[in-house]
Amino acid sequence: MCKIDMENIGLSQRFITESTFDTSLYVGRVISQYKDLYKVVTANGELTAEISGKIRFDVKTLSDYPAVGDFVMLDRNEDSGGYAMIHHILTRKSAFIRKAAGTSHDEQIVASNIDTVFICMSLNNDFNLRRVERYLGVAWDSRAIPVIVLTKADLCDNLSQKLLELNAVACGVDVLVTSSMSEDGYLSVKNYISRGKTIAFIGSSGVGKSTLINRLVGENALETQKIRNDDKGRHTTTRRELIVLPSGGVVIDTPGMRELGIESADLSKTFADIDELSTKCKFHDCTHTSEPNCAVQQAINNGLLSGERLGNYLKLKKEAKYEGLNSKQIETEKFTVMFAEAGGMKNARKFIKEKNKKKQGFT
Ligand SMILES: Nc1nc2c(ncn2[C@@H]2O[C@H](COP(=O)(O)OP(=O)(O)OP(=O)(O)O)[C@@H](O)[C@H]2O)c(=O)[nH]1
Ligand SMILES: [Mg+2]
Ligand SMILES: [Zn+2]
Repeated sequence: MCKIDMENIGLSQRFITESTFDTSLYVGRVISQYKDLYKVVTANGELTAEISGKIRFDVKTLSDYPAVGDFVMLDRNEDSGGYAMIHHILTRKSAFIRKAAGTSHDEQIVASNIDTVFICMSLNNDFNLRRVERYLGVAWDSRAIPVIVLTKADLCDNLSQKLLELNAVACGVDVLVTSSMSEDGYLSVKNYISRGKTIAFIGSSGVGKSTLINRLVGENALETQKIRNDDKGRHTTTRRELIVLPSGGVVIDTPGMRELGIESADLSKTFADIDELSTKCKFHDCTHTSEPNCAVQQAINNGLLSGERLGNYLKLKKEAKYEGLNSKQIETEKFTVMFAEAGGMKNARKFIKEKNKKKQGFT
């Protein structure tokens, strides 16, 4: 019987505490999903499970179904033939959400209980600052900390230029450069992964998410595209999958996100710096264009903020059909019940404040 180190795969005290409400059940973590069946890892190894009739009956949105990364309560923790039964989903501490295709209101969980979101983008064809901004918006909503992971450094000959451009939109988020073509090209991501931590890899199809994970695992655990460097999506990975790393921690591989409906993301978090500034504008509904005592315009004049960035902010606001609303109203508009108490905006603000504090501490 293979004993699984459940703490290593993210079973922290909060889940253990929550699980004690029913001592007749066992805790497991969902590692993949095949139609109505879930592969779940428990202290005694993997088993296949289905949801209870009660869960099925109570479902109101897609996000009420178990998702990859969820901690669930099962009727057993050993494979004794047949399917185990999932009776509860423990409260998610974070979740990366996509709007389900077609239905604008239904939400689907891409990965749950993640600590860090790796926003993966290749340094050749996929490199696009607007895309980073959109991904950051969704990432902040997840309640996990985003990290920008640039891939295929071997195919880029103007790295410093790209990093400079990226810095302007990254808003203090860490940026890592990787290449899966060299032996040590993946080492920069290693520091972010450790025992008990969960990292989700997201990004367009073909940027090299699965290849990078294979590097971390040290073997070809995941299928990747055969060599081709045009980034044209073939969607090699077709389902989300949680993988336990030999060196500790777990990663979640996801399929390319082209269709993940991220256009509808709340983009305001991406511009938390502008938001922070606008709290100091004279008028609380300042549009940062021609008003007197506008803190955003002042920051531009003082060289602390680029005019282009404000331009992007205003443009995205328009695109996102939030024109006329200030960020507070956008926030209220967009918050789902699920994230009512701990939203992405709060996360983004807190993150920037802490970063600034650290920076000041050094100078
Ligand atoms: N030159 C170069 N090619 C890479 C690198 N990393 C991955 N590739 C290639 O890029 C292609 C796509 O890699 P995958 O790992 O399958 O991409 P993915 O992001 O998992 O794609 P989906 O599963 O479709 O979302 C493969 O042909 C890889 O060999 C890299 O660092 N440099
Ligand atoms: Mg893949
Ligand atoms: Zn202003």
